[in-house]
Amino acid sequence: MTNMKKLFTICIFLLLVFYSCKKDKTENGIASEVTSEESIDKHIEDEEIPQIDVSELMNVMGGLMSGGATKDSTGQGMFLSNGQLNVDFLKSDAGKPMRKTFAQIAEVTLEEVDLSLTIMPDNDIVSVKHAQAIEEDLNNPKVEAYVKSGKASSNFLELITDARAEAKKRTANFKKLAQIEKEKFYKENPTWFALDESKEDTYIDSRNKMIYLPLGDASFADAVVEFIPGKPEGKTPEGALGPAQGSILLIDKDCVVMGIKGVLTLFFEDNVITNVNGPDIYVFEVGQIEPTHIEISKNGADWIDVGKIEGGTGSLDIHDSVKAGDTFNYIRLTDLDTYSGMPGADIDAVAAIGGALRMNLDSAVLFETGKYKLKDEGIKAIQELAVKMKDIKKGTITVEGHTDDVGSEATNKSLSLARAKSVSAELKKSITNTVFKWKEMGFGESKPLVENNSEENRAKNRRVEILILPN
Ligand SMILES: [Ca+2]
Ligand SMILES: [Ca+2]
Repeated sequence: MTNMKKLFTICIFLLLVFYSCKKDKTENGIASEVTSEESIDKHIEDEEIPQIDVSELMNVMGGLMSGGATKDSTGQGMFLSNGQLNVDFLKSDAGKPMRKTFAQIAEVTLEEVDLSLTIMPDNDIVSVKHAQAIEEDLNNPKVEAYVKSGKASSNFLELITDARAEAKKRTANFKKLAQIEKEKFYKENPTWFALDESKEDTYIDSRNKMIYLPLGDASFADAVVEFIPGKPEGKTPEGALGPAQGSILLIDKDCVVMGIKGVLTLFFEDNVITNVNGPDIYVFEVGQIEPTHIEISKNGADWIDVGKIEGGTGSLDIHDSVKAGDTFNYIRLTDLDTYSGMPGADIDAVAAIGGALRMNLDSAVLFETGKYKLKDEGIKAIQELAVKMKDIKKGTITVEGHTDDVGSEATNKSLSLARAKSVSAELKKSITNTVFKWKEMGFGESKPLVENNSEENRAKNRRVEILILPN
């Protein structure tokens, strides 16, 4: 907790005491002193300590007393559910009365409080990228300009010096622990590497366990395929998508509430699950780990049981259940019926730890039906894709052709290989880097992405996938 946070917290306690004193007075039959803002201001001028603007505060205090009716834009109150002061609340419109009071107590102007909040880190640090952003904020040009203007009070200068020192200590500590996690991963996987080093990141879960993900934000699950809510109130499956948010979240829509025996199927769009040394999947559960059964699949129809998450860790190794080099697009999580204080697992995010990057091209964009010569539109799509790959320095690029189930298996297989080769040849023209290893494969109809049971699904299966793996 930063010194500023401490000060704010002290402020709140003072106010609570102050508020209850006022209430007592009123209840004891003394005429209410709260009539209008003007008269309060006048009244306060006459009073000694504390010099507090009561009227606006009443709203905030009222909110606090009634269980947090006063909320910021994300629906959270003054305190987070982990008991910490909610910095986002302080920064929001709803937090303005609080900031005014703080200005009075810390003997700085409201403008100075607002400025100092721009360099006060948000709630908890959730990733190395987040820590870096906080460090950048510390050099906020507005604060610098204000300091240089000579208008800054000595209290303000002291305040921001403390806030900066506290923030730097926190970010440095986070980055140090993150570095240890990263080194642990590469010790287990010495030949692995981050395809694009600007994207790699280390995240923290709600139990302060850190996890290094070479693909960074792309590592997380991207879409909800199906959700069967468990009892008593499984909800908000989309809360499991995208990057982990650490302990900041904890408002409903930020995590999926599985419910007892809830089943959630997720799809990885821009990455896939694959086996690396050590854990391959990390489930960011909120609070206590609830035993969760995990299955993975290539096509969303045939599932491989890879075990369960339990015993206080969110990680899972798929090594014993899959073949080397296999990749998977789907994951299915089933809450196990083990009631332990919370009804079912709450999941913030699901990550493939060492997975490959995946890019998908629609065959309709690339080719005429039954042909493998690229259309102009297809050449353009491949060139655009090459631009997306420009920051990747090395790795193995596998170009996979896939068809639907119409036509003979043999024809589909040869057509899909010819198509993969066409795409690969075109892609090589745009990628001058010669360090990449290339592979072309034709799977025909053998690896559908979805079941071939509708025209829409068949179109999804007619595709060329490009997988980039660091090896
Ligand atoms: Ca992803
Ligand atoms: Ca593994």
